[in-house]
Amino acid sequence: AAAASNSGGDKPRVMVIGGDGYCGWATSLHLSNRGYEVAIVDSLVRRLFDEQLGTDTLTPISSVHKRVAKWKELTGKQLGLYLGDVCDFEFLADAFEKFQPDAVVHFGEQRSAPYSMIDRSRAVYTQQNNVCGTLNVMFAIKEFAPSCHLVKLGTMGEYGTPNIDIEEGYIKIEHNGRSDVLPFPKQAGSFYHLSKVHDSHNIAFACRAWGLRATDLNQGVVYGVRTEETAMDEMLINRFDYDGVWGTALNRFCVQAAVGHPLTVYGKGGQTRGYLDIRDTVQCVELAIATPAKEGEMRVFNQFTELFSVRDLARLVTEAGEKLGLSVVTKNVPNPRVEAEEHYYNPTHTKLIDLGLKPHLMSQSLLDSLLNFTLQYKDRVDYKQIMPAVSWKKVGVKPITVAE
Ligand code: NAD
Ligand code: USQ
Repeated sequence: AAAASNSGGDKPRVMVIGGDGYCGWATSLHLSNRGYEVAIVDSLVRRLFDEQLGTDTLTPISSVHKRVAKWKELTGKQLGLYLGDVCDFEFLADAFEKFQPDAVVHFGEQRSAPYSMIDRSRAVYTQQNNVCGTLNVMFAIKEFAPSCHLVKLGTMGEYGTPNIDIEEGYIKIEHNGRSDVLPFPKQAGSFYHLSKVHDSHNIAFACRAWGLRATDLNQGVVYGVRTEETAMDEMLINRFDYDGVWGTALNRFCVQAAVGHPLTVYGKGGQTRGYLDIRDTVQCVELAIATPAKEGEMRVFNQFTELFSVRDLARLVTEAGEKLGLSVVTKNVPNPRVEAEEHYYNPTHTKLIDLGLKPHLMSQSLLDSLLNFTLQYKDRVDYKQIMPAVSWKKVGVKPITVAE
């Protein structure tokens, strides 16, 4: 691992764990462009998962080494690079001692709900990787950089879909004549989403016990691909997942429309979630870093800009596709997940707006450019990887291999 060049300056030094991934790569470049000293920490395990499952990003991504070299060539800015697993504490401790971060943005987890539901071993891996990795990050901060601000990626999926309004992290509860402000109840819908619940509890405890400062970003589903920085050169192109394990709702629908595959709405399609443009992910993370949590504070932000049901998304992509001359049809696929398909959903999301977030809302022009982007790479699409193959109910102890 090469140590970062320490050029000084007054902006925080930011370690981006998971900096080779979809959100992390865009964020690393954005922060570097804004004058932050940035180091990427990544085990590259996400690239290995693709090898193992036979999946691939729509976009031809470069190796992390070529990415970092191209960024240096274009901007003169050096990204630090520490390649290793945060579950390996010796590796993480070394990266902390060398880089000395003022803030750590932790994206470095197994983030697919379907992956965590493939079989027992993937469920166990997901929780071990995510929960133990985050524990290590907390201990590294305590030992080597106690005033460092932990910005941790959580998920809106921690809350599930309760029949009441969802608050940002905490809710005031009156009970038997007394009242308290308590963590909002969690009802996650996969072993992956549950790993984030466990992380949140561990981080909250470290804030109380050690005075750790932390921001939990309960992010909704991210869509889009180009950011100002990743669009600067094809060598900087971001990953874009579309398959049944790694692809997320809107991004998948755009690829499906581009290759003439029916849009895969699971079940009734009333599943409503918070969504945001990847250009807002990078903005939100920067806002969280610029105004750190206080010592001992566990701050929670609900990070999304708009709500959509999957049915809404299918309709929007159909309209945008038809304007481009594509014929788009929707197919109601039996839902491979266990989740409410028609439900109340009203989560609060004002804290990032109060800090200055200027959202890029979903528009026909965004959908138009995203569809055109997917059309550009449509020859890389593996049609067979599109339908969902992981069932929440059938998950068992028998290891599932690709050959089956
Ligand atoms: P991603 O899989 O593209 O990136 C994650 C990166 O972390 C990968 O590069 C992977 O190699 C790395 N990583 C995983 N485990 C690691 C470990 N133990 N040590 C070092 N590196 C490790 O995922 P993403 O879509 O960029 O998501 C990033 C984070 O944001 C995740 O925590 C995810 O839960 C959260 N999130 C993502 C979305 C979304 O829609 N993509 C939405 C809400 C929250
Ligand atoms: N869905 C479909 N058709 C599809 C894909 C998904 O109907 O082809 C539905 C799902 O059943 C679900 C909803 O769309 O109801 C969202 O699914 P998704 O695959 O887009 O997102 P999800 O599994 O929730 O996970 C993604 C990221 C995860 C992040 C989460 C944010 O992979 O890392 O935590 O979004 S949130 O949804 O707010 O929990």
